[in-house]
Amino acid sequence: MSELIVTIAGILAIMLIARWFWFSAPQATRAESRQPIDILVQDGAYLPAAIEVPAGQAVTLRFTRRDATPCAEKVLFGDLGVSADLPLGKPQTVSLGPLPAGTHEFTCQMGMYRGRLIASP
Ligand SMILES: [Cu+2]
Repeated sequence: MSELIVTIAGILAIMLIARWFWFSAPQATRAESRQPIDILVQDGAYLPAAIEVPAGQAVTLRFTRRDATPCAEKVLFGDLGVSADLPLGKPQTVSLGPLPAGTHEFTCQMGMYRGRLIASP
């Protein structure tokens, strides 16, 4: 009987952990008129990695790279045709024109670092 309880408890714990990892999508940071938007490049990730911005408005981002990994030294906005070099430890401003509505990904050169700009009307 107690084995059954332990088994059920174990299954519940696994489900809880799985739910945590699979369904807790990173919360998007909403950028109001506060610009530039600061993004930290650190530990293999952009922080924040998801940013909501108003569509049709110019967006300015300010990247600060704290990660010495060479592949993090460039940020690419593939669909916008914009790229920028990110010096280590020095904030780098990246100005983007008015964004069409939709999700615009930005990545490092090898696509390991991933971020999203979500432009909504
Ligand atoms: Cu990379």
